[in-house]
Amino acid sequence: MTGNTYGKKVLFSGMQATGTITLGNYLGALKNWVTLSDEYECFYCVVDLHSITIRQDPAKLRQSARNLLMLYIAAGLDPKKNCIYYQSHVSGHAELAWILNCYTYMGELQRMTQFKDKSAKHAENINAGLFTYPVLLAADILLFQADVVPVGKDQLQHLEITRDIAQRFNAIYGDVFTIPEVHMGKIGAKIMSLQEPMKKMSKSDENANATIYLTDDGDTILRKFKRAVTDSEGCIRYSREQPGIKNLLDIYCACTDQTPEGAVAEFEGRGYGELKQAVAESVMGIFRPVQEEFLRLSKDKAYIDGIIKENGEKADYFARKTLRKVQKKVGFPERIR
Ligand code: ATP
Ligand code: LTN
Repeated sequence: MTGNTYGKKVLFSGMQATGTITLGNYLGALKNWVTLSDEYECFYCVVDLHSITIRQDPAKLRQSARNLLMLYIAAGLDPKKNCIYYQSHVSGHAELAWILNCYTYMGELQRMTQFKDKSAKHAENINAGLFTYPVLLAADILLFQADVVPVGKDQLQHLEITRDIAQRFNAIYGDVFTIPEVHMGKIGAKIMSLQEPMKKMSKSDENANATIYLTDDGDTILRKFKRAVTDSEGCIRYSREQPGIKNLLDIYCACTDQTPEGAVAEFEGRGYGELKQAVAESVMGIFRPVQEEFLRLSKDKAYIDGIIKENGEKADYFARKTLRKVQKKVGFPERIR
């Protein structure tokens, strides 16, 4: 381990402050964050710098960033133990990203599938930030000398490039960065769209029935599951040949901490309608307490403002340490302050 003075191993993760978070975000990332938070020194960031790679309405961005920060807490992350903060409050993210840009190759970035997907979706605005998005993500992680990064499956390629950049930098300058490992939950790492179960469930899906949002009420959740696309086999198995049913079972297992075998046994001889009803109830059971806590937190402005300030300062303190070290290594003059 390099440069870690926290005593515990360090964990870093983040989510984009865009729109409302989905069942995919929750099961693929947030739920695991909560289970890992005692074991590690944790930094959970609201990555608002990443959000502006797609054009945003400023007032909406500000509100969704604050909502996301409150959702982290509502989902069970204790802000006294976990450093929950805004990326834009710690300038080290952008400063380190610039340096790392100079150690990243165009060819590497051109291979990123997220860049290809997002530039196809936003053909009118393929900006340089979208292209160098993974470098900022690498800076996020390396700035905190993170040992472990819990993310969903779609982020694996970004974690690989982060490790490559860190190893390249270390090969030139010595042991500067900790090389991070990915942490992925066994179930729920890739929740699929309810309408097109071969596609990942996404925040930005145009079909409102494809995605469950953490803010959906019980009736909406039930209605969306009832409309979920399945197949005509009429038999509940956990198989790639039945992607719709497999996705429903994955959601059920992630919500109830069951194994797929256990769930298949539980639904043996029962119909798709019953499965859908049970999955919807399992999701509601998980979402309800989070929604209630979110509502409570959103009424306590002073408490949330205090957390933002305190944790932003703490993150800034740790970030500066790495940044100063890196600046010295690459040959910048010593800082005046
Ligand atoms: P978009 O769908 O607009 O691309 P996103 O939903 O991927 O955005 P992010 O903020 O980029 O949102 O992702 C936050 C975290 O949620 C990441 O760790 C990501 O891997 C995870 N995640 C996102 N979608 C899913 C999904 N369908 N299943 C499991 N995990 C997911
Ligand atoms: N791009 C990521 C969000 C993200 C992230 C990070 C995740 C930005 N910086 C650092 C883990 C670690 C995503 O999930 N789409």
